[in-house]
Amino acid sequence: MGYAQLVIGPAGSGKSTYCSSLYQHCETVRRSIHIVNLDPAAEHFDYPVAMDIRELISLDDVMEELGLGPNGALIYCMEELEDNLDDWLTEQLDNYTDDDYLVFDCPGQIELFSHVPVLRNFVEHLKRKNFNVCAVYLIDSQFITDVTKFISGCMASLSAMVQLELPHVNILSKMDLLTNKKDVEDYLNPEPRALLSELNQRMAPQFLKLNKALIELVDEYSMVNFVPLDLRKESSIKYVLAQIDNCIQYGEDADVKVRDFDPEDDDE
Ligand SMILES: Nc1nc2c(ncn2[C@@H]2O[C@H](COP(=O)(O)OP(=O)(O)O)[C@@H](O)[C@H]2O)c(=O)[nH]1
Ligand SMILES: [Mg+2]
Repeated sequence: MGYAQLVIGPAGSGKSTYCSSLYQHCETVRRSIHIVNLDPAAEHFDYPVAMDIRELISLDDVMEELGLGPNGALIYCMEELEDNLDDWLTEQLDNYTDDDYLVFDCPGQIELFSHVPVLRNFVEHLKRKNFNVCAVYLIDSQFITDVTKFISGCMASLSAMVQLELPHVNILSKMDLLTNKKDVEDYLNPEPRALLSELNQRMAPQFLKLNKALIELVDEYSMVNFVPLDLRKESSIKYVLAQIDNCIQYGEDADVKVRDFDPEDDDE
């Protein structure tokens, strides 16, 4: 049985930085992990790249030869990946053993969930190859400053959840940048009724019914569960990883001991 994280979320939410911090953490604790670049537009890496979509297709070549802009070229590259999925993945996975732990650093375009089924098919392939896969959805904590942005972030995450049908962990990234932790505290473990009342205050009266439906949806999908990630703190990375490991049943037999992460805690 192999294990995999699919690291997704909007562009700039901190996916590649998370992957690199995760790699460093695993190096420190002597745990084997391989990071895969699935972003054809990525140019710079702070982690050793185990597999690279750019070896299959180059964004620059597509832009030049087909005269596409960066977004169109990215979708073209991902469709190319989809067309060659079985061959590419089989060839790449040949270098790994059955119980390896892979982390896929994905592009951030919302089109990957709304327009093309490539990530879903990618996941299906991984499952067929006996991988336990978890979606790790990053949202930048800088943007979760009021209830409307929170709901909007939840909806984006939900669209990925519906598309991928995977165990799902939501992460609130860049906690180090928050000057006032109170700004997000309300959203780390919010009470649906409090959310609804805040939403109703912010929106015009004609949205009352919609607000209620949105909060119910968010509540029912157990979405209201964000794990804060502060990359300065080893304990925070450890906690996030433990949540994900739990989702994919990694190390079930091992005695994994992780204490709860407290955002106020200084690092040990
Ligand atoms: N302060 C801070 N900056 C971060 C963090 N994570 C990412 N960044 C910055 O946010 C920008 C986008 O990060 P990146 O990992 O490339 O995002 P991606 O597009 O989701 O892969 C970069 O300038 C990073 O240095 C974080 O935890 N703290
Ligand atoms: Mg990236």
